[in-house]
Amino acid sequence: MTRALHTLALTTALAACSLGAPALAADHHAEAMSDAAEAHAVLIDRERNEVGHARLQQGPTGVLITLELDGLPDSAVGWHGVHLHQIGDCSNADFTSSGGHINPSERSHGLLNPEGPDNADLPNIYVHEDGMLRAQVFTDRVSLNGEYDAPALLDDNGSALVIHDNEDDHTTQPIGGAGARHVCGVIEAAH
Ligand SMILES: [Cu+2]
Repeated sequence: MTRALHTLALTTALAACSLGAPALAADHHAEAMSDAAEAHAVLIDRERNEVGHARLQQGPTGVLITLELDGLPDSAVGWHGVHLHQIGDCSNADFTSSGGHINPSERSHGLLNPEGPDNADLPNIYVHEDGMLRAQVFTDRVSLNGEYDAPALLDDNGSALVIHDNEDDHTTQPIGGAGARHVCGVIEAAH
């Protein structure tokens, strides 16, 4: 297919999408809404308090995510699962508005799962006794805008970074036993 025809096909797919065909949401190539090399997310807890910030930088082979959180309660000390969820919406009380895991690959959940990992999976992070967290994690199973054929975080319904109550065991379905959603942040292009 020539480039012009390919572009036409994508435009047609986008038009179909706007007519209300959510099934096309998996077509991340047609959906990337930005060309940002960097994105960020303000992280909030279930009481809607701002507890930190995530910076997401697109590299040539993956996305580097830098997490900085402060002032988390004593109950948060320990390991926590972190995932990339499908919808850029942290508006409801338990953050289920952020949808499930980004996973067009349809692989199973878990970095240690022989059938995994899914596109949303990341290593655990640790909240220290002073309520502070600093971490960098890297993934090549997503991209900001559809780079290297990976699903775009900045697609038309966005995406969210979610920190769960518990540690992710990287094997159990569907989310490694990570429990409820403790912290959520809408991922937005940074310019
Ligand atoms: Cu999750």
